[in-house]
Amino acid sequence: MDLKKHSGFVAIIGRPNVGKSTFLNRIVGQKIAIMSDKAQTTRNKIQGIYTTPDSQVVFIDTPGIHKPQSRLGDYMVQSALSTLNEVDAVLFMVNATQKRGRGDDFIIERLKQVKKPIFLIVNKIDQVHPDDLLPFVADFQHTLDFQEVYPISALEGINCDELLSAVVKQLPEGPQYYPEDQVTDHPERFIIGELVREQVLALTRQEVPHSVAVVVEQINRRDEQKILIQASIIVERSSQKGILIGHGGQMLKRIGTQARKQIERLLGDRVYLELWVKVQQNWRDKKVDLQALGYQP
Ligand code: GDP
Ligand code: K
Ligand code: MG
Repeated sequence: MDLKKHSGFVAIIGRPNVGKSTFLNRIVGQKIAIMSDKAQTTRNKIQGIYTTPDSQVVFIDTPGIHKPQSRLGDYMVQSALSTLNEVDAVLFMVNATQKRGRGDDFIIERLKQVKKPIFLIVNKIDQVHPDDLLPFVADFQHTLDFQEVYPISALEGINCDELLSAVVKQLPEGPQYYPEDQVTDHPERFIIGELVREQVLALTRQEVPHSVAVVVEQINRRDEQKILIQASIIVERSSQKGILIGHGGQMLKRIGTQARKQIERLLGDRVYLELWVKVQQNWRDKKVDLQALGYQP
């Protein structure tokens, strides 16, 4: 391994929907974490790797911290909290359009135990008047001693490079953990499943998004023309299966078409995507099912 000037691990933590995954994708310049306007979109820790000639930062996108309502929820929160003790710095991201709430205070209490530098990242500043920023930040600064405060827009890229430089400065000297062209620790297969799940999130409502898991059964580079991908969408009830298939299969077709475009962008190849919907009763509360679907350590 080469010796790099600065390298280390940085956790991104914050309430659901503050923009953690959007920020991560911007940093690595590629979509590795799916995004949606729904809470609990991100279920696993996802590492985004940022490499320059003299630094490597491994950002860890954590599932949002919330009150767990199932075994899956419990896993997500534990996964986020345990990360805090293993990193070199923490980015605590908040939403500039949302007053400090109980979710933030819950995280702040945990952050008080963390000995590493903590940055306050005020995201979505494209949505607020500059005059409102100062009192917003002050309200958070009362609660914790932040290393630095950065107002940013992950969506528009405002102030993101400045934040990156500041983070790099905080990291110790160390090795390059990953090859310079690698942007994430997750295999292609995982991201493909996530891209299918993202379209389910985008196109369905209420309980359906939270009840869905995706298993990529096969990725088959059959010829030079196209890659055949077969995936199953797992739901908890047959009523949800009906919603996902839709009248005359219309819904599943839409999910498939949109997911295929995203997967083609990821792989840089033409893709033939086959989707099935399967019912697995209460998979979110069964240990065996969670393990099989990749949601348990
Ligand atoms: P996460 O749950 O914290 O990972 O949040 P996501 O990255 O999934 O984003 C949640 C929603 O906020 C999505 O609809 C994003 O498009 C939106 N969003 C993220 N960053 C920004 C930003 O800087 N400005 C605005 N206006 N919207 C943003
Ligand atoms: K989200
Ligand atoms: Mg996310």
